[in-house]
Amino acid sequence: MISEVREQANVFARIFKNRTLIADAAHEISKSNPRSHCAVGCGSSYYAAMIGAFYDEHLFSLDSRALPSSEFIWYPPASDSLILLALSRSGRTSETLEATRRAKKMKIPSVALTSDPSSPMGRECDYCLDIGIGEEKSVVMTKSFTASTLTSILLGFELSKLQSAGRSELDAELAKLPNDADGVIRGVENQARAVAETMRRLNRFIYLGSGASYGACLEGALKLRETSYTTCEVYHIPEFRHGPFALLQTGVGVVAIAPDDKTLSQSEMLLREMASKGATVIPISNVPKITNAYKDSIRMPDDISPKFMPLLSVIAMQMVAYYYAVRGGLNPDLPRNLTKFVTTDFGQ
Ligand code: F1P
Repeated sequence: MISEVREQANVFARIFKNRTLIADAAHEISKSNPRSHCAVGCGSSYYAAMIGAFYDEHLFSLDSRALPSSEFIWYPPASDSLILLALSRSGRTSETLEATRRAKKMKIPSVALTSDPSSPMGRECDYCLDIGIGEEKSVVMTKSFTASTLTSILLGFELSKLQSAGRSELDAELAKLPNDADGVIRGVENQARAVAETMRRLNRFIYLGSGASYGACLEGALKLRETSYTTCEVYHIPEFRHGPFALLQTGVGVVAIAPDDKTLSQSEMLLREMASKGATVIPISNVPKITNAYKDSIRMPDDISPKFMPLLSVIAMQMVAYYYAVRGGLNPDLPRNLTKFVTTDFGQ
C-alpha cells in the first residue's frame, strides 16, 4: 500500500503524458451533444466519481452528478441527454457493470474509466479510458483512486473546453498537479506518521470537509475503516453543528480539510469550538494560522494548487490510514473481509 501511495506523482505525470487520449475521448463524446453527465462507481470509485462531478459542476460549468452504481440502476436520472461515466478499477464490479448495461438499454452513451480496458466494462462501454496505473497490488485502492479522479477531472475539463474558450489559467493549474503531488508525498509523510501516533490514543473519529473535500474525506475515512476496522464518521463542515455536536468529548479525533477558500473562516470557527469541547482537532491545510493552532496537523506545501488541494489531501489521509494500521499492529496489505472487487448478482 505505502509504495503505491508514494507512486502517485509518477502516476499523475503518466496521465498528463497521455492527455491527448482524454482529449480525443472528449471529442468523441461531445458528438452526442450531452447536456449532463452522471458518474457512477462503488466504494472508492464512487467517491472518485463524486469529486470528479464536483469539479465538472463548479470549475467547468458542466451539469454533472455522481451516484453509487446501484442507485443509478434503481433510480436513473430523468435527463434525456445524458452520458454515463463509469469508474471502476477492476471494470468488473457487478453494480457498475450493470449500470453500464442499463445505460446501453436506455441509449445513454457510456465511458469506462478503468485500469483494465480488457475487462467486461472496458469492452462493453462506448468509450474506454485507461487510468494509467498499470497494476495496483494493494486490495485497498490508493493510486487508482487519485488516478481515476484525475482522469475524470481532465475529461470534464476537455469537455468544457469544447464548449467554451479561455481556460488557460486552469490548464496551468492542472498541469502543475504531478509536481504538487510530488511535493505532498515528500512533505507530509512524517507528519502523517505523527498524526497516526496521536490518533492511536483516541477512540472515535470524525472527518470533515466541504465541496470536493467532502468526497476526499469520505475516501480518507474509508481507508481508515478498510485498513484498521475503525468507525469514522464524515460530515460536511457546517452540518456538524446540527446534531453531531453532541458527540464531542475527550477521545474524539477530528480530521478536517481546510483549504484557503471561502469555507475557511467557518471551518476555523467550528474547529476552535470542537477543540474547546475536548476533541483533538487535526487540520489538513496550507494555511499556517490553521495548522499552527493545533498540536497535531498536516501542513500541506504552500505552493500547491488551492483548487485541487482536496484531491492532494487524499494522499495525506492515505498515509494517515496506513500508519494508523501499522501502529496498531495491523497489516494494511491484508485487510480482513475485503476483496479487490465485489461481484453480486445485480443483473435482475
Ligand atoms: C470498488 C470497490 C473498492 C473497495 C473494495 C471493493 O472496486 O468497492 O472501492 O475498496 O475493495 O471494490 P472497483 O469497481 O473500483 O474495481
